[in-house]
Amino acid sequence: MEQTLIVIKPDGVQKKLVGTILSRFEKRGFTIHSMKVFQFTKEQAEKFYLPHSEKKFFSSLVKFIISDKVVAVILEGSTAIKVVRQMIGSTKSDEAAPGTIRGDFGLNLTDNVIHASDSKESFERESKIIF
Ligand code: FUP
Repeated sequence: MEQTLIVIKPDGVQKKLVGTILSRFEKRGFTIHSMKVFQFTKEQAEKFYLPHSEKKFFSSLVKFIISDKVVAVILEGSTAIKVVRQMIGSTKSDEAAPGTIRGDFGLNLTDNVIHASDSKESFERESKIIF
């Protein structure tokens, strides 16, 4: 069994997609291990997005993720990190394949509905910031 972290971003929560998104993961076979509804502080968000701190979109990324409540969930299941990344789709929602979460529910780059850890190291680092 493997764990991964997803964060349903402010746009996903505002569009009332929490139930729909969690349902997709449950139907695929993942178990909800932990779940938290909260609003990132600026300090927490800057830590969370630290790997992007040198990128020119960093400040807009932080501004967006702290703008409203998010839902963070630790999912558990076989090869969770890889499969959950497949299910969320490409970073750019306008290029994400239909059938993926971003491909079905997103159209923008910064507000792309959901985050998911891309490796075991990212999962461990990111989940410690939230849980
Ligand atoms: P992902 O892991 O798919 O969320 O994508 P990245 O880690 O590459 O990017 C993290 C977040 O930065 C994305 F969710 C969207 C945002 N981003 C921008 O706002 N502008 C860019 O040019 C690239 C990414």
